Amino acid sequence: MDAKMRGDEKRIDLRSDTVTLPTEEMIKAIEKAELGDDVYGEDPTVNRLQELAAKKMGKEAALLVTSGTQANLLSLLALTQRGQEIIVERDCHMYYYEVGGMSAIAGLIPRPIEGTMGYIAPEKIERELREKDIHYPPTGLICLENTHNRAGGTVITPEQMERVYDMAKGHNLPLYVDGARIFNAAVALHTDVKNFKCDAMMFCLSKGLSAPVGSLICGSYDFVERAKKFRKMLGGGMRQAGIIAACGIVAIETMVDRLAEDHRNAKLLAEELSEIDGISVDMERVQTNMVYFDTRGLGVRDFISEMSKKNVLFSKREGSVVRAVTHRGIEKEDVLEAVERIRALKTK
Ligand code: TLP
Repeated sequence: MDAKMRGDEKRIDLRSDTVTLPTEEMIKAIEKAELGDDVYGEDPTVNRLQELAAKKMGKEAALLVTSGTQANLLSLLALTQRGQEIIVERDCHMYYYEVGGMSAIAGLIPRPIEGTMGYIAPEKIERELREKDIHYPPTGLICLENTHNRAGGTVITPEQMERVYDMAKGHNLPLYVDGARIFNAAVALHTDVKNFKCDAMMFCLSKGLSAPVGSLICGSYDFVERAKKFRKMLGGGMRQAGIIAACGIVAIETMVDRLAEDHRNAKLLAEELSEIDGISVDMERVQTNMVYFDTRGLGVRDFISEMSKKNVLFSKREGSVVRAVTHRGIEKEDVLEAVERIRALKTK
């Protein structure tokens, strides 16, 4: 069916919060941004963003990088030595979706552990740490992801994180957090991002916060200096990056609180979907802006492509499992409309 036949149906894009476009305020901020060469450390807007991010996260310093994937890779490079083993959750983004950069570039051996809704209890991690033995690669780092994408956008609480942090310190190991959506976690838990205790963390500007590009890695001065050197090595040193940073400042200052609306819409979507015969949703996992649902019972061979013909876009997961992500630009009415279009598909 072509667009004409579909009429003027609105396109409802639930693939990811990465599809969000910059706000008008961001575009204005780009126009006004003071710029300089950031490789020389001379872009005032980048410097302002980095200071703001470090302060927000309660860390000594922060570094603007091109993407979440680059943020994770640079953090691994800065926190570890080649040949070390690192503890990761089995389904985490770094292990699952980042092209194996941790091994191919950072020279690390992942030790994947199955978590519970994205969280790995410290006792479980402790059992997997390498003892001193001539045969073993030494454990060099513990990683967590918050919110956990493939677990359903589930949150790890500050208390849970602190337990892992304390255990890590007992073994002299750093704790790194892929906090691509850490503000979603903070908003869902009504807490401050500073309360998530770790040695280093990254977060993304270009997901629910709506900025067009960029992620920030936050940690000690020493960590950020090391990461900066690796960023240059990998070609990520940017020049007048203030045009990106200007949007990042607006994102941090104005786009955090509204994430609660995305969470409400995700909950509504999950409730509505669970009313449809043939769709199952694990409501316990619907904690932030994601809804994973299984379409097996619908008897539709390719749910995602059928729905894309109806101008509703989802992301594919294993088998008949589908992911929907709510974000700025998806209103309550869009959620209800998407559900209507699914119902129409079913009754055909
Ligand atoms: N996640 C994307 C896809 O890659 C799956 C999405 O649509 O959710 N950490 C986490 C937890 C992420 O979810 C993502 C992106 C990244 C890192 C990487 O960020 P980018 O895409 O900026 O490299």
